[in-house]
Amino acid sequence: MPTILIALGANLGDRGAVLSKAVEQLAADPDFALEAESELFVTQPVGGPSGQPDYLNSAAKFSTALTPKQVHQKLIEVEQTHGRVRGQRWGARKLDLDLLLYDQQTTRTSQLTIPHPRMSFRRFVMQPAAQVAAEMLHPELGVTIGQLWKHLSSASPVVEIAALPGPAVNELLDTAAKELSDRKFSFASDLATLPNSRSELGTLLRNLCEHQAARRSLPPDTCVRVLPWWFGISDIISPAQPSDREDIPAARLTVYWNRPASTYGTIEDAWWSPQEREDLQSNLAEAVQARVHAPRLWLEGNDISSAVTELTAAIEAIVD
Ligand code: PH2
Ligand code: MG
Ligand code: MG
Repeated sequence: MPTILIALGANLGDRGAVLSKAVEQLAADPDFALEAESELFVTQPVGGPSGQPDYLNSAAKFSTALTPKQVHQKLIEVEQTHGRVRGQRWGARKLDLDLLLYDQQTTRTSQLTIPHPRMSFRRFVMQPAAQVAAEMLHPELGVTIGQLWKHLSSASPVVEIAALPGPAVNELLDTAAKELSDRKFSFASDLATLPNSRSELGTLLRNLCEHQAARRSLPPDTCVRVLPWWFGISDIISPAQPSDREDIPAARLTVYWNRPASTYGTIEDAWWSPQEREDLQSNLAEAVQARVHAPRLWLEGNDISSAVTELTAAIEAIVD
């Protein structure tokens, strides 16, 4: 029978009782067999309207004879028995049940995406998930849940943005930096000098981060360093020596922005021909897919404000 991994969350009402009850309900259902249930974790709300109460999060592993679609339907029914109403995206809720994994299957419909597209970088998902399903493989990233959680809890807090350069990426990073400026970490998206090598880049980023953290009396590790476009694409334009790469710690999160080349503006038009743009974009997508076996955020479309929303929530989700 297929094994499924489910994430549970609640930040309204009697959160602990509701999470336990939801697992009991599923375990009592003849279509599910409970394999393991995690502890409950208190977590800070990520994304959505500000001022929400803290969440309780947990995870559970079941075996089931149902299809992914049937499982999804069942989870919605259980959410409804606990008075879940669908309102604002990422708003407060009495119960949220998300299907993270269904064996090694991948599914993409308008209703349901498996693996859950944001699971890999969310600490509030991966910590409980690693307690019950450390051995389960993430079918797109090719690493286990245990490895993903280890990466999230040990990689230095660097976010690498892989996207073609231009005004849109600058705006994305500037807006995200502003939105995050009152949070507990600082944001270093601008490098004053362009480094000549990767080891120089590593040093620059470390210095920048320490400087920003010191200004706010924060430990250096609370800084989120953002590696901008030219880091990601420089490998494709001129492949670096493998040893060069080791100077820079692996990013905690890699963000790929799949901006349709047809929507590029006039500044970018001056840099590349339409064909070059298409080629760079697809090379970059392939490189990210082939090389990043770690938490990853895939942004689609040309809308900067929705890209900012996704990016800022993802950055909140990777820090403690
Ligand atoms: N769920 C969300 C959005 N934000 N934050 C925390 N801490 N825990 C959650 O379960 C959660 C969230 C959307 O489902
Ligand atoms: Mg959710
Ligand atoms: Mg949900």
